[in-house]
Amino acid sequence: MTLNIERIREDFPILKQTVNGEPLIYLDNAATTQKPQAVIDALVHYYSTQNANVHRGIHTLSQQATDAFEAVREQTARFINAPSARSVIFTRGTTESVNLISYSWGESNLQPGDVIVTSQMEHHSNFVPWQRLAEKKGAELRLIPVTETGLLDLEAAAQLIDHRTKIVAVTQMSNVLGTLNDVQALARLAHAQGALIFVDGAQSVPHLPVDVQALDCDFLAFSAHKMAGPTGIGVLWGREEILAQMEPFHGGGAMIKEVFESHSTWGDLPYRFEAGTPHIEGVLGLGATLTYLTTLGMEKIHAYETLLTSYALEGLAKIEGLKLYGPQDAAQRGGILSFNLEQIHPADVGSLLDQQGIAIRTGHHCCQPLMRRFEVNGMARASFYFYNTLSEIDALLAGLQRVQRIFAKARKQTQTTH
Ligand code: 7TS
Repeated sequence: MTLNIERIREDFPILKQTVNGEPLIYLDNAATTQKPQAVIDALVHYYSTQNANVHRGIHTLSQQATDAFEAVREQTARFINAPSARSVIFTRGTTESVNLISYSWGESNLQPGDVIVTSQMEHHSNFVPWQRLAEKKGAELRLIPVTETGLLDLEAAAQLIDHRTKIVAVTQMSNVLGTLNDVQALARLAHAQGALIFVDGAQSVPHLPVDVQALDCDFLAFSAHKMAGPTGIGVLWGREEILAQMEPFHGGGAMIKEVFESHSTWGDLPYRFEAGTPHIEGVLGLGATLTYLTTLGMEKIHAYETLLTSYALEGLAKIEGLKLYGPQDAAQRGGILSFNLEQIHPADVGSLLDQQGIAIRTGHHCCQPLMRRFEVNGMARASFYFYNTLSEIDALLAGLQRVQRIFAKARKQTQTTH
């Protein structure tokens, strides 16, 4: 059974909108995804029937809210095949998850002269925190280079990851090139040197089955808003024995065991890393999205998006003057396609497509080192989710050709007037 996309689209109220008089074609899913009614309803349901603080109250509502909240932790653990829900920590998103590890783990595990290995294709979220940590600790930050075709250079990685390396932090899927990285191979390289591996799953967890035990990673981070869930909520999973040794990130309520005038002791996992009132409705919304995605099936989502990607790759390759970045083979990548049109600024591509109701992103995509690698200031990027269709890709291809025609005409006019 394949996915029934027309039926699925009915679940997403926003997709019925028009933008600039045209039906919305939403191709900015790497930035954030749209939400199905089931997720929107979960938020409303919480506030209309369940609202109470969690982990505190003896009263019925608080207990119900706590049960619902903790059930999502269990559900999240199952979704990524984590051995235990205790090592699932709710954060504000991928960015906060990276900061938590770089701060709490980095603070007590990194010495001057140690090495942190990351890559040239990281989102600033999985780059700047490590760079700050390296500077603070006198550690060295090394970058795995990206090849011309947009792959991580694994031979170089094998050299860069050495006995001084303490952690390797890489993305499983590039938010610019769409490249799917061989995280298992990198985990083997890291573990062979006694180092840990942190996987940025912001772009992979929403789109394909991710199993932390099969990947053999030590940490995994992702954001609900990129997987049809609410903003402001994300996940950090870590190996329990490592998390249990780490110092807290934020101090405050809920994360302590006992507080004395002179000192405090820390609570057990996962609460030690969840100071303060959590984003309760966000967690419940995450639960609703996990149920939604699981019902569709992550394998099917991935297979359908690979089909969309091959179709788009074929179409883009036929457009003259279009340079596509990243692997040309849909098997090596996810549905994120970044490109430039010759002699046309990506921002112009984006705003002319917007006139036709087509939403894409343009700019540096929070990956300035990668832009420098490809010697550009920015790129235009179309990114898909399971509710996108082949006809929307046709509209994108036609839209890009229209942009080229508009610019060709303008150039001709300038030539004739000079
Ligand atoms: N890592 C990757 C690979 C990402 O793509 C993003 C967000 C993040 C981390 C940060 O996630 P956050 O939820 O904490 O913000 N990427 C994008 C993007 O490509 N366009 O807008 C946001």
